[in-house]
Amino acid sequence: MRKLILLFFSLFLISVSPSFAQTQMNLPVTFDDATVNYGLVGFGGAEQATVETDPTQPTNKVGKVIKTSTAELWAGATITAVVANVQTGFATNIPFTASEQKMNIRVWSPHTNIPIRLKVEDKTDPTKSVETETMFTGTAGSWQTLEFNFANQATGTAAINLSFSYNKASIFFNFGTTGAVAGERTYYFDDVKFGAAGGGGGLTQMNLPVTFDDATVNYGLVGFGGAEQATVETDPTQPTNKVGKVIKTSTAELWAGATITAVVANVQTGFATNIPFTASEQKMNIRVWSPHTNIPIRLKVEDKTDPTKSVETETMFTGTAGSWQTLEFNFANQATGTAAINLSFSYNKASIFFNFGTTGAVAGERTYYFDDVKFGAIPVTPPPVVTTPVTYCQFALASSLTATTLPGNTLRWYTVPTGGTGSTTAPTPSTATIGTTNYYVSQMSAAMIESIRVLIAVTVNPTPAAPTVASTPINYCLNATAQALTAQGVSGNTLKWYTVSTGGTGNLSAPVPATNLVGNRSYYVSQTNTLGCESQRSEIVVSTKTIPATPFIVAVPNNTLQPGETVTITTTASAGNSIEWYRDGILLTGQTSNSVVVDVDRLGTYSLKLTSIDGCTSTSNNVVVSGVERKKLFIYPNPSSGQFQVRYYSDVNNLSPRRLAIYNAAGKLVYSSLNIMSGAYTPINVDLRRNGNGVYIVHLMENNGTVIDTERVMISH
Ligand SMILES: [Ca+2]
Ligand SMILES: [Ca+2]
Repeated sequence: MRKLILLFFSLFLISVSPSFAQTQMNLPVTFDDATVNYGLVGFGGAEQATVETDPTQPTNKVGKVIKTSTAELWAGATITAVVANVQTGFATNIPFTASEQKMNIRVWSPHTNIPIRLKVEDKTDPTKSVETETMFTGTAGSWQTLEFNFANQATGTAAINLSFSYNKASIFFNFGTTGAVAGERTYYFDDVKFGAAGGGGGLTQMNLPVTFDDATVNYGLVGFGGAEQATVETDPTQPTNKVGKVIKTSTAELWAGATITAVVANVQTGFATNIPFTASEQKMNIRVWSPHTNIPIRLKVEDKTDPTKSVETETMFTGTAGSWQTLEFNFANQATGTAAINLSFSYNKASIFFNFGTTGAVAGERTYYFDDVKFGAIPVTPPPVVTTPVTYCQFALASSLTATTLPGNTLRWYTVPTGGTGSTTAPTPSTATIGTTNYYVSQMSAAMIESIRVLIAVTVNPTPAAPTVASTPINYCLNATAQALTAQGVSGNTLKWYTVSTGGTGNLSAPVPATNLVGNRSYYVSQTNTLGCESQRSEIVVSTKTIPATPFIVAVPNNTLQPGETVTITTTASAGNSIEWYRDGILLTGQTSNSVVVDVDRLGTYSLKLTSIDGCTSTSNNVVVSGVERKKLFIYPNPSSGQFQVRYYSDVNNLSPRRLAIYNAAGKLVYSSLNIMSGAYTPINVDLRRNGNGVYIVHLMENNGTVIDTERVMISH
């Protein structure tokens, strides 16, 4: 009953006392929140355990524990407030899980290489505890963040039990060594956190380059001067990228900006290591996005523990408004009125000032972004690798231009060597006009640093007109012997011959058209100039025409004659063709019918030629009409008026002349002639009209006088 009354009284005190208006302690324990009821309970000779000011940072509160010279080896301090004589520990259980059984604490020790033990327990049941140890290995008299892994319990202590409630912690400095051995020592600690060690809540401390993209890094921005809205945000131009965002408000000072730093225990931690300035490299570079251009951007670096050691420099944002530009800051050129760089100083914190020198009242509220805070000059992006010139023939099908980048980089295409806006789409040159057009291409690195532009000259060479050819078909008769085709190109150009209108391989030799098939066939020819540009192709049509069927001729009734007889030569010629008769190869003028009549004066070899409307010809067989040999002297007419013909068969090969002698009835020679008998029945024309009527004796003799034959002729006027 008495205890119940006391408990009730305690609860009453909690509810009414001003000191208990504070909230209960919980992880992380920073000792800095005025609304939290912090407390320490020392034991074993370390009873002087209090919350004090950080000896290295006047704005930070830390735990301070004095392990006296009479301290037990297990002396230490429990991190707990005491309310109504009860150690209240943490408001909630330490959230150990199967995968996370670590805590971390920043510890300041006056000597190094000492074990620090951490114990957690159930504040309602001290039999449920787990202890682990780690070594302080930092510089004596400095802070080190220590990680405690309760999966590795200290020798001789209980293992962690995840079903237990651990909600109170105690820390033991230089565990295992008595004050008598070590002497009195003062320790500090701060930032008691759940999880693995890190610059902030398990995160590692920021360092150059600052990308804002590493989830394990404790990024932070501290805006000032009216730019307090400084945060890590998503890149407005690239949703997968994180960047720093700074709003310089309309009430901002001309020096408003943001410090690139996390804040741990009220301390701006800046970069984990000093910016490695050297005599030969005093540059940094930062990508900046600005909503307006031609504004100064100032960058300041300083010693995070001594703000009097700083250097500032400025550069201009000259990029397109509303776009990113990588800016280079050269601290060898400090801003007017600021200190020069001092390479013996430790620069390990940076601040950036947008539109430095202009107040928000003048500029209006502006939002800026920045990313990729890096040491060193802007890395030079090499230009892309190109092939130039690119040569085309006029009217040729062109491809888009190409250039080779380094992996991860992209191209920017321009039509001008400087200025203009680059396109990521490669242009396709026009080949309509002869001449050279210059294109330019640069390479943009993944960090958006653009190379110089390189030239690609595109030269369009002239393409000649198609060669001149016969406009009408070239006609051939079937199986006629054809001539090689011809075409007229420009002097110096090369003709190429094809059997197809497009494609195929050109032949430098003009083809001889085939005439073995009736019909049209096309051939094609181009000309190629000395620049290698080939013209369109001209078409040459070769037309092969049918020829008439070979006619057959025959002599009726037969092919021999004697004087006074005729033979008719006829044909089976088809209609539609023109007819020509030949005797001994000589055209018989006017003979265009299907037959010719032959007498002894027209003996010879007959043939017939048919000509189609296309001019294709066909020649018949030969028919030889010859004189039949008769041992008889033919005289016609007989009787006559004195004018008559005498014929006698003669071998055409007989070149010996024959004499014709005619005597009247009185035996007087009235006529004599010597005659070459060149044909079978060559006529000898006699005119005796001046002689009187009567019967005359006709002798035909060999040249030697031998009489061949004798006949009579009657002359009657
Ligand atoms: Ca603190
Ligand atoms: Ca980034």
